[in-house]
Amino acid sequence: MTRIVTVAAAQLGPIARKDTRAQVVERMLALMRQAKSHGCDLVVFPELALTTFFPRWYFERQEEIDAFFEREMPGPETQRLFDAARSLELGFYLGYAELANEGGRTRRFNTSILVDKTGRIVGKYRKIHLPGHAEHEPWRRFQHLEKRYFEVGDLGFPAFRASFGAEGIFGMAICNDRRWSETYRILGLQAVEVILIGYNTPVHNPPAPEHDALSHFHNELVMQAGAYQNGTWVVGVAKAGNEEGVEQIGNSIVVAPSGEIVAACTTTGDELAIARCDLDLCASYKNTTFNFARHREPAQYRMIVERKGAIPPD
Ligand code: CDV
Repeated sequence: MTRIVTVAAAQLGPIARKDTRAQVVERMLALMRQAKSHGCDLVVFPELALTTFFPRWYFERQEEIDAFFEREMPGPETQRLFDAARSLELGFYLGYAELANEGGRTRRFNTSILVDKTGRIVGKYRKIHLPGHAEHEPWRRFQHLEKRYFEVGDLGFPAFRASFGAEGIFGMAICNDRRWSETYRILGLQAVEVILIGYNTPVHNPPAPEHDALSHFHNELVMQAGAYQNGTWVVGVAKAGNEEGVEQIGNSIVVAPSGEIVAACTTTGDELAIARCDLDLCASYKNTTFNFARHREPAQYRMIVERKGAIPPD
């Protein structure tokens, strides 16, 4: 028995600040139609896919910031994506800036949703690892103000049972989350079979420019390791190219549970990388090398964290 989910990593090229939601959605719909013609079950879009990557600017006025946020999902401009999911019978992952009113409080998150082939939201995730800084840092060539504009996600790393061609266990993460082993392991402990990750990664890292030449290597390293160590597929999707003067890596990839890259985008524009993902391949790793029940030693890890056994006392 094989459980095949045909996934398209739907990379987006640059989105200018002046571009409207309607224009961006039109590009996304074109990618969805293209994915459908290739027999895809699921399309994965990048982080904050509906607008330019706005945390690169310091805004004084809250109205300027809130213009980049969605107040409802689906909303007037995004409804077309949900309609397309239903008419094409094609699921999607979408990253967007979420403005929510909860407990009488306005809250802002960097969010992703998983939408099934009937156009129903079957999963939601709010980004936990927010990189960058909270105050204006004028010395930088560009800002990275996620810590100013978003709260830390409060939904944990939930896994969702859903069906996209085949039934499986799906998890989501957003951009910087992919660099942290905890992201994959928390999902791995829930037997995840596909992790979907959208990202916006500049080539230039202002606090550590010595890392710039390694940006593709690090991108692949973390997702390949996360896939292998948890016996899961990983789909990483970029917003790529020169966006408002900032060069962003593309390098969208689909990684098998073996850790091998099986599909990749080769441009920095709108592009699909398509892979037939057999979810049953996960078991080959989950039942052997990474059989958590047999081989993990959580009691030992706890002891080390509590410094009871690992480091000799002073
Ligand atoms: N959007 C991101 O989370 N970007 C970070 C950058 C700032 C390093 C990333 O980890 O790719």
